Amino acid sequence: MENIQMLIDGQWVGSEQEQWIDVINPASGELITQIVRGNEKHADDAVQAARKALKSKEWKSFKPFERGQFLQETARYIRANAEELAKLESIDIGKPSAQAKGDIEAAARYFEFYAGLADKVFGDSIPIEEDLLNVTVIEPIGVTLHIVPWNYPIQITARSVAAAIATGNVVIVKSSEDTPLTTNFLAKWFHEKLPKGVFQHLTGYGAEIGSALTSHSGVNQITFTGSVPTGIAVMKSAANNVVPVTLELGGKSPNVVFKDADLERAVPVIVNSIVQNAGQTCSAGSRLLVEETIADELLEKLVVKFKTLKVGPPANNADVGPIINEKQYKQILEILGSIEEQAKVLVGGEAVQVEGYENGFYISPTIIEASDHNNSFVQEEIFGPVLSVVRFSDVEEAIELANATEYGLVAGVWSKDIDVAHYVASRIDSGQVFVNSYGAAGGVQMPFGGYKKSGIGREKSHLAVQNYIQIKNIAIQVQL
Ligand code: TXE
Repeated sequence: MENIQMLIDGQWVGSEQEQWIDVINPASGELITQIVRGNEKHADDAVQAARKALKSKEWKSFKPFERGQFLQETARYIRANAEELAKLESIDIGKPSAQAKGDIEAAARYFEFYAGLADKVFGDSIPIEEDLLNVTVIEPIGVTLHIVPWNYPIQITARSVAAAIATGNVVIVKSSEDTPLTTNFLAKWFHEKLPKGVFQHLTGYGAEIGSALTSHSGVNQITFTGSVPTGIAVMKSAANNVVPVTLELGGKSPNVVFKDADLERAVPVIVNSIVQNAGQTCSAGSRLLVEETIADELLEKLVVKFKTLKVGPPANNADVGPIINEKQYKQILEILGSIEEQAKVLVGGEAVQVEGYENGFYISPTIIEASDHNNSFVQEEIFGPVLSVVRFSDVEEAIELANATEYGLVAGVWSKDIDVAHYVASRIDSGQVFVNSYGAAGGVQMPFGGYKKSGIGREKSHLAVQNYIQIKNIAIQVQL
């Protein structure tokens, strides 16, 4: 595949100094393409171009309903190219093709959803006193920066870019150095359809162009999805410019299973919630809290199911694909290696060699049972197909354990008793709680975001447009 160039100020920009970064297919270890190792100058060029585009007559005259029409058109374009986009996403991340297809459809849905909102975000008139007309006017926040990780590139790009464009902003997307392909595909579409500088796509390392962008004083808002330490660094940069951030920083989300749960219904959902995208999902159901009296029965069923899962590349129609890169892969194996003495590995726990794909990064779906909820592998995000299990004895203990991590992104509660389900759901500190289901990353219309270190703000849903607007109050004193 030919090298990927950045889109800056309506121009395709390659590397002048032959500074390219290899993009590797994690399923095979093969080189897919190269991206530009963007630098501070590129970041500055993009921000200057974005500021110009924001003030341009061309973009300002794009009416809200026309922005909506354009976003609808984008959704249709994505669907028309779904097969190619799914292939690109699958090559880039190694995810099974059915999952990649789901991601493409979700991306189309984001554009469609925010298309509908584009001309429905408006202010209020506020009654204060006679002859004072007080109104709030909604304005775009300005230049929005979107730092995208590698696990769901097209979905995560779509969810914030669609909301930002709907509300009249200009956007700069910085792809993950591992996964630029689908955003590059979308960049070509935006290049053709939008005034220059309204959508720009940059590539390179987070510590280089990423941090040059987050600390740039010309950026008005930052949407970041990634790790907690990088999220903190992004927030510190933003603080220097007094700029708002929307942070989505992952989790250690629990499925909490009570003794009266319908296990036949729960098992496939719990399995999918941790093995989808090889566990590299911010909202993965990576903790299982199970009531003591049914723990053996549930674990037996899960182990049986885990043993049937096929690990391998998308080409083999596998259930569980590779880990994104060597660094993440080694990190997970190191964690698994350190677990031995602290807990029982019920299934998996090792690297997998796949014939013909010896340079891919495969790990077997793993279940580990711990006696102590404080163990690091129960507390920390492993970001692989690894389910950590702890037993509880009653409702109060279940709630205490569910809340006993630094995170609070998603939770699943499994019980047929509506009192138990509601009591627990209302006491879990988590941005989303599913009862008798678990919507890993699902639901374009549902507000999504974290309590505690899982993040700040909400994405998805009608609420996300709030991240991308300024509210101006205008008071008009009338006097004749
Ligand atoms: O994340 P980083 P990494 C978690 C998951 C994973 C861990 C590390 O636990 O094991 O993070 O993954 C850009 N300024 N999640 O190292 O560093 C970087 O280029 C500006 C959870 O990949 O957070 C990439 O585009 N940007 C998660 C993005 O930030 C910077 C998804 C994410 O990288 C930067 C991914 C900087 N200083 C990982 N440093 C989720 N919430 O879904 C890096 N970046």
